[in-house]
Amino acid sequence: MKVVAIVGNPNVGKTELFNRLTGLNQHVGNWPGVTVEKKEGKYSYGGEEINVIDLPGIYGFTTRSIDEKIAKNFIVKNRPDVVVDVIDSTNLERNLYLALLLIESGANVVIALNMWDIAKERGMEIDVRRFEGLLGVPVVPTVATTGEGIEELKKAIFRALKGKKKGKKIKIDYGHEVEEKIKHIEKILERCRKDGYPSPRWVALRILEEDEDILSEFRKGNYWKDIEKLLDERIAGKIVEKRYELCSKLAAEIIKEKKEVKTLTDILDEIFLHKVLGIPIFMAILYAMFQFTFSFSAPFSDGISLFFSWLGNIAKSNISNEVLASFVADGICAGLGSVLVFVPPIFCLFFALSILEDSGYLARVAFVMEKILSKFGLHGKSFIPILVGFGCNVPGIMAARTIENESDRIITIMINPLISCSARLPVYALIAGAVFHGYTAGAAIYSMYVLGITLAVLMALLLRKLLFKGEVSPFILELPRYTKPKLSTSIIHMWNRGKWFLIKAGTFIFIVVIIIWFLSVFPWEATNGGKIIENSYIAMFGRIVEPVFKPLGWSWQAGTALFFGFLAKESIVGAIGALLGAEGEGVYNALANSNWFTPLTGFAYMAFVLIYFPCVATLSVMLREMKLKYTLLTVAYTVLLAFAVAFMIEFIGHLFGLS
Ligand SMILES: Nc1nc2c(ncn2[C@@H]2O[C@H](COP(=O)(O)OP(=O)(O)OP(=O)(O)O)[C@@H](O)[C@H]2O)c(=O)[nH]1
Ligand SMILES: [Mg+2]
Repeated sequence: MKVVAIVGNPNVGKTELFNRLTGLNQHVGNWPGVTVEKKEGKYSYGGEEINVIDLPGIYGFTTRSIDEKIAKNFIVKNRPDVVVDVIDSTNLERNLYLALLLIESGANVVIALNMWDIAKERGMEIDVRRFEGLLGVPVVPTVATTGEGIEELKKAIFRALKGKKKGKKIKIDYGHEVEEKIKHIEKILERCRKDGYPSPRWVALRILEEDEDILSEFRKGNYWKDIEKLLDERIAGKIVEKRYELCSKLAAEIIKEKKEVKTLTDILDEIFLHKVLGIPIFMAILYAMFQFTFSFSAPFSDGISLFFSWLGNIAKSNISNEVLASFVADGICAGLGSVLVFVPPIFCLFFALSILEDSGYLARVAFVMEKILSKFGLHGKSFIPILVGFGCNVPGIMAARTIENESDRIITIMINPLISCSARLPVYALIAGAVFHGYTAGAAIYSMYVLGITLAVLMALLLRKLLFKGEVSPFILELPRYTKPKLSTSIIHMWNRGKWFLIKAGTFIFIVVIIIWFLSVFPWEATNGGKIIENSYIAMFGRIVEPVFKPLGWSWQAGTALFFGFLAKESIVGAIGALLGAEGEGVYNALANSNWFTPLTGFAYMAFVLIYFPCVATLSVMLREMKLKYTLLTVAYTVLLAFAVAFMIEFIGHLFGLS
């Protein structure tokens, strides 16, 4: 099967194009660094089955971060049959740099001139035929978001696969001095054939540019001494300079017309990136997002809650077998109902997040936060993983791949579990709803998010001081343009992220709920069918762990529920639902009528749920992305910190006379 790789600078629309070609639905976002792994898909054209690979964005072959290395290695080592270089038409000159590199590597390049719509909107005129003529590769204008030009692109890919040429490919002349050195290295290479690389000239250039990946392969070899003599920083600089020169010359010939206008992006950035107002604006937007999430979703949640109590009551009155009736009503309906009630707020949160993301605002937040974060030993790029972590810590941790410096990356991963992911939201909503009222409930939940960020920043400072001494590496983030978010894309994003919540609820939260039901109603005679829960198996377990949570003033049930949160934090809600044995009244009211929590202990419990122990999914991704010892350290510090913060909250509360 033929392999086609999608390559290009970050945030030029590669994934959007990939989705168009394959009909898949990979995550697209308006900021650089969305894709951090390679993703595969398929389509067929002209009877040919074609395998398409979407790659993370790169600027060149000098790669530092993990995501960039993945892209480079794929292009260089796997040598796809065709490389589609996606270019942002509005940013032609800079994007040309990578195009030149790809052509130079001998790849079979097809250029997709993407964002064609925006270029037109801005009154830019690009001479596509001239572009093809100068570079000697096919060029197809595309608009990935609407699908314009995709058929032509498929056709161009097909022709390239069949070996059809578009004239002579551009060859860069680096000038006498550099060319001599290239020839010299090519001679050395003849003696130690390097297989698996594009061409001797390419390897020679990579050597002269001091590409560490290639140099390290020669260091061990016989010819290292000869090669070392030829290395010279000035030469490396000259090569890059020559390419830039060519880029601007080419761009000047290709772009026929360009108007300098003050774009909407410039105007909005004066507001959102404002030195003083930037952060208050972000806090306000965050607050508005939560208010929207809760007020909009409340009626839907109430509906779901009513539905499950109704279902439970029907089961109770219609199933004659007591055990079975209890299983359906108290186990499945009460447990699952208590989790599913949170589908509406979670979907609303994801909807709001995707609007912020697609509009281009999210990348600005990272930019605004950078100044503060760097003071706390956090890398500016760490803010993207933090923002992604609000949805789920798993992709949040993956997003840290874009951070070049290893210690910056590890710190970013280690603090990510403190970012309040959407799975915690149900727990806050349940407890805040039961012990606080109206606006205080909203404020209590908002404060969890702020507490999460604050602790994350403080922990980063501490980790930097204790474990990873040294400076924060510099930060360059390319700001995307603002766009009007499209309702349909936002809904697709919301669904793609939110469906995991449904899948989890349908699978292991369901199992957890059944286990808890079983443990809380058996031995059947002793518990009188769950009515005397103190005699159940789960109570036996509860009494063992009770002393641990006693000082915090939490009932054994509340303490026990925490253990089920290891699997997924939303299981805590299912566990509380089952342990309350909420019959008909809904889990909110049941908790409000119980004496499990006072406002103070409830608030401390929320903070504990935020901080303690990352869930198993987060643990497994941490194990994959960093060394075991850092993962263990993260587990240890989160558990200790959870106790410490919960105690602090209650202690301070007591000082203020709260009980
Ligand atoms: N107007 C317009 N927007 C586009 C076009 N192609 C992509 N976009 C938008 O540009 C943004 C970036 O798209 P992605 O497909 O995520 O970009 P990417 O190149 O995969 O980015 P990374 O994975 O971060 O390297 C998204 O908001 C897209 O919806 C286009 O042709 N026109
Ligand atoms: Mg992408």
